[in-house]
Amino acid sequence: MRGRVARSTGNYYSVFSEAGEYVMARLSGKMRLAALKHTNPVAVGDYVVMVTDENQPDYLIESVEDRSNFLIRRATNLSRQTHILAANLDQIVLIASLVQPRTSTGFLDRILVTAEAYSIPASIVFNKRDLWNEKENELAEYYMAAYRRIGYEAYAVSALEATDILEWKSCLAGKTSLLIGHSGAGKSTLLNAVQPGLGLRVGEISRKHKKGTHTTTFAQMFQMENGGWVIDSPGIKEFGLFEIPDRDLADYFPEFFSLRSKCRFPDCSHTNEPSCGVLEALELGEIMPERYQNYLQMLASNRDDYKR
Ligand SMILES: Nc1nc2c(ncn2[C@@H]2O[C@H](COP(=O)(O)OP(=O)(O)O)[C@@H](O)[C@H]2O)c(=O)[nH]1
Ligand SMILES: [Mg+2]
Ligand SMILES: [Zn+2]
Repeated sequence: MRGRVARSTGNYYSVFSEAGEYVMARLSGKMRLAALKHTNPVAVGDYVVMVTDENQPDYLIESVEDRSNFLIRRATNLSRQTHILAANLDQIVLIASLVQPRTSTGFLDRILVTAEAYSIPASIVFNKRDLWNEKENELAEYYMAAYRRIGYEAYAVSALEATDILEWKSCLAGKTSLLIGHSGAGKSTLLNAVQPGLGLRVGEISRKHKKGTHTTTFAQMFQMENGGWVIDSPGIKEFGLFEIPDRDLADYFPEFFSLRSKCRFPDCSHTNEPSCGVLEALELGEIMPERYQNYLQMLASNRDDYKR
């Protein structure tokens, strides 16, 4: 029987079967052997084939179908092993907030670079607009225009505003979307608003220094009534970029990539080279300065990583 993995907790997987119900499944022995490279050979979003287990009430996962894409991160900071966050994604939706808490452009750009590296479309949702005053309204306008210009759709919404939710909901229809955002940005609240009845716990992990319970540390996928799948991904603090070498990084900034032909050197790092198209555009105000700063920071943090 075929199914799609909705959630994993330790050794157990909740799989949405083609019969239209959630069933519990474990890995077959063969699948457990595959767990050497990735800490989890089966990830949320995977399409799997299951068989029944004679002696057990639940199913055994026999194989995983080829993934159209998947996101990985290091299992821990020092580990060579990687952890698959989610698979078979149509889009990454960044949930950002300008207040309570403020999402930095550094965070947004790291995720956007990752999305580019995996060729997954990404959009940004600035949530909690009901809490904004003049200053935040202006900032949101500025960010939304800047990110749209380089190809990322951007929205300003409030999870408390029915018309906003209705509009945003249509962007999720028929797709598999991974929601990424800092704890407290409003992911669970937005999902509850999009689909009343999910009953996701809200505000649970925003308390400082209090790690989420198991319900918040595992990614889980929900089926929407509009045919979409949404993956809520808590605990996404360190979103490792280790697999992107310095020389490739700039090409995952679409606005830098399109200027590369204007650089004198084909391997220009856009940092201190003469006749650099990116530096010239930056000078002319054609590049969002925050993006350029974040690029430099990512280069620097790459170097820190290698020193470890
Ligand atoms: N005023 C306001 N509060 C919101 C909004 N969205 C979420 N919140 C609140 O922000 C806090 C964190 O929300 P939650 O959904 O748990 O964030 P998550 O960690 O990203 O899942 C909760 O207290 C929510 O009630 C919004 O659009 N407006
Ligand atoms: Mg949450
Ligand atoms: Zn350059």
